[in-house]
Amino acid sequence: TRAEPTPVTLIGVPLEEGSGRRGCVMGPTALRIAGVDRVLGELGFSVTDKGDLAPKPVEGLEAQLSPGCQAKNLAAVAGFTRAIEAATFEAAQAGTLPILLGGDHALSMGSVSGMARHAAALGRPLFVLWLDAHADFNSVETSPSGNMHGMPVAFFCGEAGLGGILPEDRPLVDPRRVYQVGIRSVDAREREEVAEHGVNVYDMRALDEMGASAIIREILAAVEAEDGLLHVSLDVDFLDPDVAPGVGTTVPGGATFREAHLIMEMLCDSARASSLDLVELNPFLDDRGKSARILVELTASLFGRRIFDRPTRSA
Ligand code: B3U
Ligand code: MN
Ligand code: MN
Repeated sequence: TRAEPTPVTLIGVPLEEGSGRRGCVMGPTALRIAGVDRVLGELGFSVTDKGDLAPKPVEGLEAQLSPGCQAKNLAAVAGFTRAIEAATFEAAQAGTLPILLGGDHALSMGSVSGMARHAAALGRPLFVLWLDAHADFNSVETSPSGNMHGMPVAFFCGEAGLGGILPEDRPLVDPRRVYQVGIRSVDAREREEVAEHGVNVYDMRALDEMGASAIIREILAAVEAEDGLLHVSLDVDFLDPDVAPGVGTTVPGGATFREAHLIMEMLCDSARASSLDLVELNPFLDDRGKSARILVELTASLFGRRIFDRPTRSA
């Protein structure tokens, strides 16, 4: 008898206040129109769509920032972070796999924190696979823009300088368990922080030299060595802008369609993924739904769509 597949919970996050421009608010709707629930259903998953979060802003947190630091739209992002953290934790505790439909990347402050609380409750470590052109490791002090979608990795590692949003004793992610792939745009001070904290970076050069397959095998070996949970965070700009133009911060020289699919297929084979963010989709900038469709295709690959069954290979 085959084990029932883990049910999936979709959580819509119409958040755009963490990015420097409008449009990501339409992301959850575009992903639903592109059929994210339908493809998961076709693959045999039971899918519950919780709809879109609509939290109230949390006022008064600016007072806790050090002088000279900035975090734009802090009240809105803080409200979302609390709601996302709770919704993600609940979905995982209920034995389902949360998929966050973004929304800009500030949403990962909440989703990864929620998964960190879930992993801590299980007594297991949480690993994060960050597929992105950017390291998103700025703090309120180092950020050149003040945009909070550049801060989520620093936040869930406890290094963003953003107190008061979640409880002080919240479970954090060890930066040495964060694996970033596709990186090609990092700010000067951010680069120092990433190196100092031991974040594992596979930049575009590594992707070119090693290939996606060797990189993912290394990452999965690290996760398996500690029997970890693995949160996957997929930023549209991980992909080359020719592949996925529907994003505010396109950076040339990104991952190909084939590299992204291979990564998803290998993650699927590992059965390690515990949670997924689909972020930074800006339907206002997209080309006839192209980027939304690709995100849904990649989700299908992560959840088991394949061309042919493969013989199980030894590692
Ligand atoms: N590192 C820059 C730019 C950026 C980060 N993430 C995105 N853009 N999408 C910043 O503003 O922190
Ligand atoms: Mn990002
Ligand atoms: Mn990015």
